[in-house]
Amino acid sequence: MKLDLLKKVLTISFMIIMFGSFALSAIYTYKLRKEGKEPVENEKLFHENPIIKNIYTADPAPFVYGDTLYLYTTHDEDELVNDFYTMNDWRCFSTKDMVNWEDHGVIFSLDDIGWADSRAWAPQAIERNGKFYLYCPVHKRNGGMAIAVGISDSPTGPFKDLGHPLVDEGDWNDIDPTVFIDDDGQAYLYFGNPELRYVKLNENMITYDKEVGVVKIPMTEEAFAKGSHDTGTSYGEGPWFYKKNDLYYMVYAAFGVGRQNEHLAYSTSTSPTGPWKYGGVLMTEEGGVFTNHPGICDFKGHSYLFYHTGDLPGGSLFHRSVCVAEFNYNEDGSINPIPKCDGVEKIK
Ligand code: FUB
Repeated sequence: MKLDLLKKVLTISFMIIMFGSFALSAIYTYKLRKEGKEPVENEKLFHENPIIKNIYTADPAPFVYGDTLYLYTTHDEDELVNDFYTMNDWRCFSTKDMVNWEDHGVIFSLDDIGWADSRAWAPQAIERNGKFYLYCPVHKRNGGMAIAVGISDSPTGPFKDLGHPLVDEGDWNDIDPTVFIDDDGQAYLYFGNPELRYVKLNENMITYDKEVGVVKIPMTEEAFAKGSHDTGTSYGEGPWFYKKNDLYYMVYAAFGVGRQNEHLAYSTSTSPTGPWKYGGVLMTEEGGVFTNHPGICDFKGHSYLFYHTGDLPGGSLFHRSVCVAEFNYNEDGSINPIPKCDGVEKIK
């Protein structure tokens, strides 16, 4: 008898709970739809660093086009050749909300560049007149580094090689291109390690003004602070050039005096060609690997710094992983050091 009663109580309680949760869910759905929204099941609200977890990636280059952020990266192969950076292709990932990422796979590779044989290093993409350009440092078959250009009708490629280097000075300085089109339509391609140099790109984006030639930026302490790289300043490599509120920014990987690993630093100028004024450290050497590499963009009202660390399992000097942190500018345009972080929140 007592058992029967217990069964009845349990059944009724279960029905009340089921009905209650059904009613609550129906009320929630009704409320959302009244606000013109659709309910989302298991909505992901945060994306943990590293952004890409199934392969090693480095040298992040964000590019905002329409309502999408495209992220170009290099790819550190699992198996090393000669115990050195082993990098054969460039990857693309995209997101509309910073937490859901689509993998577009290999969008350009050494196999597409007949005159190059290794070192598919730090790229950057841009759009002009409906075409997409991916500027990439590579090692030439006949020795030395040079800057290649991939051209495509889509941000996700496939990219087709220009057929010859865009910048090839015959030295090892020609790496890490960063491209920017100013408000007056003039495009600039900065690059270099250990010196920062630039060319003025022509409207077609695949040739540059040969009369101006390759301009060498004076490597002074006022511009890049005292440091331990070859020029005696902190400027190392990986420049990232952009403009915000009439101030030009050069963010780069830097070598502090007596320090082993790269940190990120920035300089600013009121002109696209300098003179540059040292701004400060952007991210300390907390990534745990020798290199770091900045990529900065504004996306849907938020500012992001992309960087790389050794944070994936098995991470090392040659096995890096791309991460992202949200940050804010101070009113005078300066930027406080940005700590390495756990990830970013979903945005609309
Ligand atoms: O990833 C290869 C090279 O290491 C890049 O070109 C540099 O910026 C550094 O990250």
